[in-house]
Amino acid sequence: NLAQIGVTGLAVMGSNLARNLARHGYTVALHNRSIAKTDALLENHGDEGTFIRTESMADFVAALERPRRALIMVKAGDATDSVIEELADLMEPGDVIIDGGNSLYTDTIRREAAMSKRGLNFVGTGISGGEEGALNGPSIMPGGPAEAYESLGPLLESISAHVDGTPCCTHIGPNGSGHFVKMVHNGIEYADMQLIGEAYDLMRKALTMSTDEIADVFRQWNSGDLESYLVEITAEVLAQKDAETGKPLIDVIVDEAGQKGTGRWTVKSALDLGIPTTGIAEAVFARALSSSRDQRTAARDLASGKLAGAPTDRDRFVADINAALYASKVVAYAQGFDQIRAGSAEYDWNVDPGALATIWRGGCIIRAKFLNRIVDAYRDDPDLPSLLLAPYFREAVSAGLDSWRRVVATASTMGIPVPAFASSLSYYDGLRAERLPAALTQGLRDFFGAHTYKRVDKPGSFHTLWGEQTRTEVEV
Ligand code: NBP
Repeated sequence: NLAQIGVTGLAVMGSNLARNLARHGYTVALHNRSIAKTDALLENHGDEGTFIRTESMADFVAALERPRRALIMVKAGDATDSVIEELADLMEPGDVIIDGGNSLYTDTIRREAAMSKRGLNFVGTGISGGEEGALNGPSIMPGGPAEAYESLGPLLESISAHVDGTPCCTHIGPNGSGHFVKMVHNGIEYADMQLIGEAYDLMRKALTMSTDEIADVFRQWNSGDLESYLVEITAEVLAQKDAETGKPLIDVIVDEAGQKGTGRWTVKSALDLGIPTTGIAEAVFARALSSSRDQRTAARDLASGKLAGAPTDRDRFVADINAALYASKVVAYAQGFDQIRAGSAEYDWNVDPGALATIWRGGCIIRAKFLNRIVDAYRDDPDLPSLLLAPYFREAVSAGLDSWRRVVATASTMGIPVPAFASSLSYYDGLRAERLPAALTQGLRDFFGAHTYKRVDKPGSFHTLWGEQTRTEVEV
C-alpha cells in the first residue's frame, strides 16, 4: 500500500500535520533525518491513522503513490535546501514537493524555478496556526503551479480549518506568493500584538487598573468588534497566576520581546516595494527597543518632563482605547494588504485579496471576526485603493476618531509610549491630508542636488537656480 502524501521533518509542526492528514483518512509516509522523532510519533499516535514508517529518503520516496507528494517541514533555510535536493534527486517529473516551512519568499521563487527546470512541481506554502493549528486545522497558503494545486488542493483543503463550511486554504498564485502572503500575515500578527500590548499598557499606567481588571476588559472586547483569537488569549494570558509567587504571571515575565525574523522580512520587503507598512515596522522596532536592555538600563533616569492628563473617567477611556485599537488595527491591515497588492504586481502573482482574507478567518493566529469585513470590502470592490476607503471601515474609523486622538494625546502627555497607535493615526492623517510637507522635501532636494520637482499648475519637471532674484526656473 502506498501513501497519498509523505511528511519529512517530524518536529512539532511536521508531526502534527502528519497526524492531521492521517486523521482525515490519508495514508501518510513518515520520514525524519533522525529516526527517533519518527518512532516517537508512531509510538504515541500511531493508532490515529495509517502511517508508513521509513528510515531513508529513498524508502520515503518509494512509499509514495504517483504523482508523489512530499511535504517538507524542516527548519527554514539551508536545511530546507538540502532536503529539497535529496528529494528532487529521487523524484520524477510531475511529482510534487511542498515546502510548508516558514521560508523566505525569494528562496521559494528560486527553488520553484530550479525544480520546474527538472519537471518537478514545487509548492511553497505558508501554514499558520502554530502546533495546535497544524493538528486541528491550520490556515494554508499554497503558492506554485496551478496544475499542482489541482491534485494537492483537495487534500490540503480537507485538513485546513473551516469557517462556515469554507476551507481556510486556497491557491494563492505562482511560486513565492504563498510564502509572501504568509510573511505579511506574520507581520500583521506583530502589529496586532503590539497594538494589544499598547492597549494593556495604557490601562495599567494611565488608569492604574489591576491585571485582573484588564483581563476582564479584554474578555468583554472579545464579544464585540474586536473578537479575535489574539484578544481572546490576551485575556487568558493576563488571568494566569504564577505558580511560585501567586502574582499575575505577566508581572514576572521579563519585558523583552523576541523575534524569529518574519516581521523583519515583512518590513524589508515593504521598504523595497515602497509601501508604508508603518504599523508592522513600529511593532518590529518596539520589540527591538524592548530587547535593548543595556540602553534601557542606562536611560532609566532620562527626564520625563511634566507628566499630566490622567483620564478621570475610567469607563470612557477604556472605550477610547477600544476605538483606538480598532482603528489602528484597520490601518495595520490596510497597510498589509497594500503590501500584498504591491508584491503581487511586482511578481505577477495575481493574488486575490478577498480570497486571502477568507482563508485568514480561521486556523491562523490573526483569525478575527473583523476578517469578514475585509472579505466584504473586496467583494464589493476588488480594486479598492485602500481598506480605509471601504464604506464599512471608513465609517468605523470615523466613529472612533475622536477617541483615537484622545488616546494618543493622553499617552503623549502622560509619557506612555504608544508607537503603533500614534504612527497609525499619523498615517491616517497623512493619507487624508490635502497637502503634505513633501513639497518642501522636493524643494530641498532640488536646492542641494538639482533633483527637480513638479509644479501644481503645469506638467513637466523643473529645476530652480535657488537664491537668484530673477525667474531662473528651467524645464528639464
Ligand atoms: P524546527 O524548525 O525546529 O525544525 C526541526 C526539524 O528540522 C527536525 O525534523 C530536524 O530533524 C529537521 N532538520 C534540521 Br533542524 N536540519 C536538517 C537537515 N539539515 N536535514 C534534514 N532535516 C533537518 O521544526 P518546527 O518548529 O516543527 O517547524 C518546521 C517548519 O515549520 C519551520 O520552517 C518553521 O519555521 C515552520 N513553522 C513553524 C511554526 C511553529 O509554530 N513552530 C508555525 C508555522 C510554521 P532532526 O529531528 O533530525 O533534528
